[in-house]
Amino acid sequence: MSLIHEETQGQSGTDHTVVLLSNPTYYMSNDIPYTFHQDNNFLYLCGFQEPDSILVLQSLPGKQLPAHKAVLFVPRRDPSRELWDGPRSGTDGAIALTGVDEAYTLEEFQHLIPRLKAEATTVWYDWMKPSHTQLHSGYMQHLTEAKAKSKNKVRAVQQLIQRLRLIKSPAEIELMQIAGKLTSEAFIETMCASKAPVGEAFLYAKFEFECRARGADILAYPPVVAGGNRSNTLHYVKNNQLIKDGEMVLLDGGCESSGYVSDITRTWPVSGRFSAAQAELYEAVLEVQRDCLTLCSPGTSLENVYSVMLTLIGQKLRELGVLKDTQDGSAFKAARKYCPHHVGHYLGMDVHDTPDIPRSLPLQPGMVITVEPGIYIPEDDREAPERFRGLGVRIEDDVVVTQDSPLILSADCPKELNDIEQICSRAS
Ligand SMILES: [Mn+2]
Repeated sequence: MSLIHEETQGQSGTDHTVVLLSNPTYYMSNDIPYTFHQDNNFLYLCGFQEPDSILVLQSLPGKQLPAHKAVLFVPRRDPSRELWDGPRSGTDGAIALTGVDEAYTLEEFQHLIPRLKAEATTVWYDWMKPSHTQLHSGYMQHLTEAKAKSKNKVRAVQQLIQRLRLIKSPAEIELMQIAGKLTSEAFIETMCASKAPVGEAFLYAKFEFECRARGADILAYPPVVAGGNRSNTLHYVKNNQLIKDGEMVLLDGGCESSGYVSDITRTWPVSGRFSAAQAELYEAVLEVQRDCLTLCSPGTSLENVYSVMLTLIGQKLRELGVLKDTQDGSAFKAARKYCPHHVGHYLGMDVHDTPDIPRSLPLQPGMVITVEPGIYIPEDDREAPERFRGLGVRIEDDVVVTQDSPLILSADCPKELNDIEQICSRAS
């Protein structure tokens, strides 16, 4: 609530009510549910892990600011449903689990509607993209349409929550460290198990197994497990081809553990030894990545790191002989051609966390970002030297910005050429 008071300072006589909907259970087909995942803004503010619920944060008028209370509306206990779906928390459980001030059954939310309709109430609610369409149309849609016409508009709350989520607390960083550590271990095991020829599907399954066996809840996203030239398809997720001896594999994978995610990329030779050309390209990307990591300190921004990355990649492309042109500006153009993606993004509960926060914002302690330069040379590229064609390398680490040197959450995941060769030659 304190951000809301900051936003609306000077506007007296207004009550503020934040309304957040949980996610529903989604179904893949009749009665067959997808694994439930809570809406992350809802989860961030109350920690309640059940579907079909509503969180309300109310300012308390007449009291000293920032007096407020938190209320959850949750599905009522229902033995016939719980027989199938397992126990629900109910109102008592919701209070005990989350520490909200009050909890009621979902149906009781309707008693709050008159207060939300009142002239003096500003409702903070994300009506543009409701996380629960049924609860939205049942309770909120009519209200937001009516409200939009009055002078107390409904205001979107998403951006305020993103501002909170941007800076991670020590407790959040601790959870992200766990996610980073166990994902790094899963990478090591997957590297050990990749003896050529090996199926991308096998490495995918191995990686997921090693993450979940270590306590991860789910993978954070469909991983990219791309052998050979397929690493040049940035969002390759079919992961169903055979990787041949002599080829490299690019694995971009991460998991979710206690609500927080990791997002790591490594590229290694499935035979356990880099060829000369592979080693040359790999070292080039690694040097760029190391330089970018040293920049991750308060004051600079992801946008700044990105422009440094492009300059460094341009230099490397010249050294590798991929870029022969010496014209001004050609290095920048080539860097964007051979690395078509950004240097990184914010990371947290979501993989692409806090997406409305611009990348030009100066980094501050507690922000977590990825640093993931790459060079991709498709096999049909006629401009690059032949020996590099069909190679694609990306190296991605997860980084906490601190007052001192950055904390690398994925530090245990090997990336030095020698370390990788040593691990790949180890029996699994
Ligand atoms: Mn990433």
